[in-house]
Amino acid sequence: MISINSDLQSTDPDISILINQELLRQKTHLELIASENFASKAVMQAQGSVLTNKYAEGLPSKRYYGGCEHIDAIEKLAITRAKKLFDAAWANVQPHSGAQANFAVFLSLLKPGDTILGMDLSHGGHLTHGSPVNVSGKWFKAVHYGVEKETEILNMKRIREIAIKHQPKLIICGYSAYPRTIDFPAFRAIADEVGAYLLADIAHVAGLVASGLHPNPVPYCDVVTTTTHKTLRGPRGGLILCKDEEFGKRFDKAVFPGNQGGPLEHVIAAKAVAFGEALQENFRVYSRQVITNAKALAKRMQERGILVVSKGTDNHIVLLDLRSIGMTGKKADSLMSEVNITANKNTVPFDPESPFVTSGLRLGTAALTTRGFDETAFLEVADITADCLLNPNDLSIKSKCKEKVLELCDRFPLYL
Ligand code: DSN
Repeated sequence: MISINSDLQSTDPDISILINQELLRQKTHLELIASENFASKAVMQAQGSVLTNKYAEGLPSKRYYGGCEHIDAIEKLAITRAKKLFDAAWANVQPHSGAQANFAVFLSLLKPGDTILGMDLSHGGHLTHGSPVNVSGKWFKAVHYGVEKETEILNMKRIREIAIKHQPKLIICGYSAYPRTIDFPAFRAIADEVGAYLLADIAHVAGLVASGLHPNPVPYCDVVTTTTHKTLRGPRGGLILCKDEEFGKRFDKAVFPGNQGGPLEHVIAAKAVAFGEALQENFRVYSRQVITNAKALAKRMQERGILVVSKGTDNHIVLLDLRSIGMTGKKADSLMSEVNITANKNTVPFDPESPFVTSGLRLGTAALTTRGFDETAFLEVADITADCLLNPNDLSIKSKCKEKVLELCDRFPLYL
């Protein structure tokens, strides 16, 4: 029989070895996936704690299980910190993910067959904003807006026309691959004009919002959802926020019992730690550097002749349009992997390629900024990326690129 005091290495060497291999991968690769980051040791300690043993269905002080006194204190702290961070009157920290946070909002505000208006996935929207393969597109009548062909930026006048035409019950703003600032007051005005609820899904820019470097949607939206692990740098999970405490309570019921069972209290403790970290001044310094780095990366990619969607960025995302160099996203993704750079293929607006092939490569600066990369280091990252993409068949250039990546990894070691 395996002793419950045994550790992973002796209990399950297979998994232990694989985790160590993943750690090595994280240390020896440049992480440019825009939705990833490196959570602190404190966040991971909270997540890997005894809290995983506890059932706590319900809300703090209103549980369906005994023994929740410490769990309650932890979840209350997470809620208080989340509210402070985003200047919200109400928060639910239980969603297991951003997708489940969004589903809870739909469950609460909509009925099957209602119309929702969100950004087209291929223009930078998210699967849960009405894609035909997701429940949001299967159960609701989903209509979409996109960016303008010329500028690759949202045109609020055009979005207003679409909203007036389709009279949605819910309008969604907030995106997965949109590098520009979102105009929440303009979305509010449109929602008011057509009598729609307004949801902002700030999964990507949450850390920038928390740092005051992107406008906060909370005052303008009926409800705001986010993940906690991207620019916010917490554990993998979701969060719902609201400016109105009474209105917010309806989402409590939609999370539990509406669409989830027992909350993951070990993850909630880790969220509390991450929110605490994000309330510190040095998180604001970090977020500012994330944006400075993205701007440096976007500028250098364009100097090297690779088109950047919308010709730049206001946040952590740089979306390369590889049609400018006659390459697909799929090819670029695999070329990057060969030199130890991790990024993801992504559609660009009006993409002629399928979502599996794509014409874009999405880059993000949140993770490497956590490793200490500044704008000078990001110019090196940009040059390595450009060298690799512009010389796909040159083995000697590829080998030099990989050497430079490993040297950067040594110069900016991962703290783990
Ligand atoms: N679509 C994921 C991303 O932005 O990477 C998030 O769900």
